[in-house]
This record gives sequence, structure tokens and C-alpha cells, in this order.
Amino acid sequence: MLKNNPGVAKPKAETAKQVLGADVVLDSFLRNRVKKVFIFPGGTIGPILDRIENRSKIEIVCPRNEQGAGYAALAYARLTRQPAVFMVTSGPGVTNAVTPIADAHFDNVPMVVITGQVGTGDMRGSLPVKQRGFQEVDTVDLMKPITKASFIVKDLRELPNAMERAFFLARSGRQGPVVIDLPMNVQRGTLPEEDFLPLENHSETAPAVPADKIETLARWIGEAERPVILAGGGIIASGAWRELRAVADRYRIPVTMSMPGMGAYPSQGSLSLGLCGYAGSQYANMAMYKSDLLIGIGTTFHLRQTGSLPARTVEKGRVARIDLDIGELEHSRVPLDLQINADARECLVALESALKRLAMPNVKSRNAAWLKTIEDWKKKYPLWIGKPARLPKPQEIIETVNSLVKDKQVVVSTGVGQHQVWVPRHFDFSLPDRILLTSSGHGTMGYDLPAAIGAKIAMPKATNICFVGDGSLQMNIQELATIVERKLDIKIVVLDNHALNIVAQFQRQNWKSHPSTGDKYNPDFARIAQAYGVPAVSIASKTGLKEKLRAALKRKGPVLIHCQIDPEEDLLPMLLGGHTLDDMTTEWSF
Ligand SMILES: Cc1ncc(C[n+]2csc(CCOP(=O)(O)OP(=O)(O)O)c2C)c(N)n1
Repeated sequence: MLKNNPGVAKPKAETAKQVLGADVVLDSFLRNRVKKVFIFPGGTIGPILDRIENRSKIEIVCPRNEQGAGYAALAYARLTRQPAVFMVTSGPGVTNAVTPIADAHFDNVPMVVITGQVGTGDMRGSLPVKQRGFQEVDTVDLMKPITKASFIVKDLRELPNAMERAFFLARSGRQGPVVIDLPMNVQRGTLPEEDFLPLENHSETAPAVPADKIETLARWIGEAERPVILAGGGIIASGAWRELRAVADRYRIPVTMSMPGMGAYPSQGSLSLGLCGYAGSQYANMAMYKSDLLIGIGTTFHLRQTGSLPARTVEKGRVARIDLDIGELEHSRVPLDLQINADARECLVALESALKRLAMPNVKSRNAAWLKTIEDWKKKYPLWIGKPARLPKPQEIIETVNSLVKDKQVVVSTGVGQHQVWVPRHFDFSLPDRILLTSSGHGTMGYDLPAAIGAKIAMPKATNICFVGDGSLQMNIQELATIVERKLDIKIVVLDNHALNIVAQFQRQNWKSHPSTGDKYNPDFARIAQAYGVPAVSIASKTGLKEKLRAALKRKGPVLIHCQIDPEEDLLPMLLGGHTLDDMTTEWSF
């Protein structure tokens, strides 16, 4: 409808074509190749919903609340690697959307969020009153700290540019959510086509790869005897997993991963150290600590990855870090010997060339002693420490499911808690075929089920498994209805310990009791699922575990597998505050 106006004023015809604000929004969706929008409805997004429905083939995905829509959008964006559109109504729609938007912000997921707003004439403005309009809330200020940008469009002439800017910002640089607040009168207003401001061009200027620093890094790799790469979510965001593997495999550098980086390097690869940090393996953490060159790529060196003593992340050695975000480098928690500010994929391509030019001799044997030490640690420090139990072990359930879907393309989503950590420990990930979706920076219970929905919509052919704790499941359990309504083949594995157990464990460890987190009354989740129309099975014994899981996974369509697990199972080993990475706790002292 709106053309890319070159800025030449056209003479206004008497009958100049009037363009509706809501149509401008739709035009922008079409220009940005939006195929689906994730929404929860309300009056103040009504005008746009009407245009989508009646003027386009864009599919409207409507889960059962804003969190459901937000997390589905987030998973869809992660898998399609394009900004997802998430739309909510003003007031309660906006406040319910805050949590998934924060999640997208902290995990760098591109999203364009349209929030309805009361008409500009009904807005409180700077008056000393709480509200003027019904369901009025100050969306822009609420969203500012949790978005790349958050703005309101009050002047219809600016709408086309505002929409383009939102898509551009969401997908450029370190990606993230952008909120556009649209008052009713802007959505419903009309203007002659010529009166809209001409579209501005946006072009991205990514920082250039600093050749000298890449040479330095290559030289350091040449000198190192105990190198380790810590791969983060930036590898996945920049699509750099092939380049990472090329460098790691050729130069025999072990790779550990943060939670958002899982799958950057295959879990089963001989150089893989799996997950690091507070809930990672002892051998990954030992390797980081003892390394003489730790290379962080697309990772924040967050507390969860390096522990609470950042200056002592490595015992004796250099730390280099590649990151697209200059702020992260300049304010790195872990002191850096080398900062490289550029895209991860471009850096890895340049690094590989620089390493080739160095023509390092004896690459295969150079790190042999180091790799042997790591192999010994892998044997010495098992991932799975726990007491024998009458009920199935959660680790065993996850490993069994993993073995049953071995040859498939799989997307796994999780909630937050102990189970969120057992999944990367006991399930194999490797991009692009085995993908983990989990709430990393914000750590939100209830991400699980709606993320599985978005994932299934993005990748309908992949096997879709949602591992979820009983606590997390109940945050967005209503989305079982969306699964049934859309006939989504999602296998939901509920690990039910009748506790909010990761917090219970933390409380027991610190205060010797666990008020409000243990011994929870739970309903029979299998019957709840059946009431929604999702077939379900219950597993409460170890006998025939594999066969029961196999039969459930084989069923066509959605299934909920309700597994009773031992509430006494603690997450161990674990890196506690005040400990260096070589000093994980393996048993509780209480
Ligand atoms: C929305 C939200 N509220 C509270 C928390 C704090 N929290 C983190 S994990 C957790 C317990 C999770 O319980 P469950 O899903 O049953 O997992 P489990 O630890 O038992 O595996 C809580 C309360 C959170 N992360 N997110």
C-alpha cells in the first residue's frame, strides 16, 4: 500500500487515497515477511487484528494468555532466526507481557512487540492522576529497561518509519525485543498516502573484525598447552557453530558451553566438556580453571558460568573474549587479557585463516597431555551423583528419552529448576538438529509449555519434547488447550517431585528447612491433561521405564507423561558461592 516514498512531494489530488493506521502496521509486517503473529486479544489491538484477518494471509496464533503468546513467539523467533511479532492489548495485556519480553531481552531474542494503548486524548500524560483511560498503563516506561527500544507513536505520519525502525533494531547487532505502543486513534486514524513521512533507510554497521587482535589470539592458541573455549549463545545467534567446530576440531581445543550455548558444539563430540558453571560438570569447570588460555565466544561470563569469584576464573592463564557488544567487553565480569569486539562467526572465520597462516606443527599431539587429563577427569568426576531411590531417577528418565530419539531432529524446551539443569547434563544437543530452548538470563518458570508450542509451529517436522517440573508446568498449564486446539505433536515429560525443588534444596542448604517449597500438593497431571484432551500416561516405578517411555513417545500427537520422581534428589555436583571452579560441592553438609 505505502510505497517507499523517495521524498518527492506529489501534488495532492482532491480524492487522495486515505490510508488507515492499522493498515500501515500490516504493510510493515508484509514488508518484513511476517508469516505469523503471536497475540492475546483485547480492544486496543482490535483494529490491527481486523486488518490482519481481512487483508492478509498472516496466521494469528492465539494462546491462552499473554505469557503463552510471548513465549511461543520467543521460541518461534529463536528457531526461525527472524523477529517474531507479539501483540497484546493495553493495561493488563501489557503487564502480563512483561515477563516474556524481559526473557527475550536477556536472551537476545529478536521480537517486535505491538502494544495497544488508549487514545492519545484519554492518556494521563503529565497529569498528577493515576489513570485517565480505562486499562491505561505507562507501557513505554515499563518496558524501557527490558527492551532494546520502547516508544509510542502519537503522530500517524511517523508510523511507517517507527515500524521499520522496530524491525531493524530487533534484528540488528545484539538482537532483542522492541516495543511500539500504539494508541487507538493512531491505529484507527487515516491520512492521505502522501502525508506519511518518507521511509528512512536503515543499514547495519557491524564492528569490523580487528585483524591484529585475531593474529594475537591465533598466536596465543599456538603457544597454549591447555586451551579451552567457552561457547555461548552468541555462537548460536550468529550461526557460527560450523566455524566453531572447524577451529576446535582442527586445533584440538576442548569446548565447554553455557546454557544458551548448548548445542554450539555436539555434546557427544570427543572435545566436548558439556555445560559449565554452577550446574555444569566438574570436568568442564576443572578444565576452565586449569586452562592456560580461556577463550569466551559470544558469552557473558555470567555468574552462572564462572562462579562468584570472577577474578579467579582461571588459576593461571590468559582470558580472551569475543563479543559483538562492546559494553559487555568493557565491563566484563572476568578480567580480560584480550577483547575482540566483532561478530562471532566473522571472528572465527578470520581466526581459522590466521591459525592456518601460523602453520602450527604437531597440532594433533600438541594438546595430547591436556586432552588425556580431561579424559581422566571425565572418569573421575561423574555427572550423576545421587542416592538410590525407589522412584525413577530424573537423570535416568532424561537419558532414556534421549536414547529413544537418538536419530531424530529434536527441539527440547524446559521450565526452570533442577530439571532445567539435568536436561543439558543428560540430553545430547548439537545444532542444527538437536536444539535446547530454555530461559537462561531471566530464568522463568512457565517458559516450558508455550516455548514448545512456538517451537512446534516453527519446526513442525522436528520431534518436540518439553521436560518440565511440576512447579513450572503450573505456571502456564492452560496452554494444554492451545496444544489440543492446534493439534500440536508435543511430548510433555513432567518430572514431578512434589516440590519447587531447586529452591527447596537452596533453602535446606542455607536454613535447614524449606518453607513453602517442599511437600506440595499436586493434582494428578495425567487426568488434568486428559480433561484438556491430551492423552496421558503415569509412571511411578522404575519397572519397565524404557518401554513405557518408548510407547508414549511413539504415539501420534500430543502426550503428557507424568513421572513421579524422588523429592530427595538433589542437584549435585554444584558450584556454590565463594568457591572457585575447581571446587564444586558434591554432597551437602546438612
Ligand atoms: C516465574 C518464577 N517464579 C519464581 C522463580 C523461582 N524459582 C526458580 S526454580 C523454582 C522451582 C521450580 O520448581 P519445578 O518447576 O517443580 O522444578 P524442580 O526444581 O522441582 O525441578 C522457583 C520457585 C522463577 N524462576 N520463576
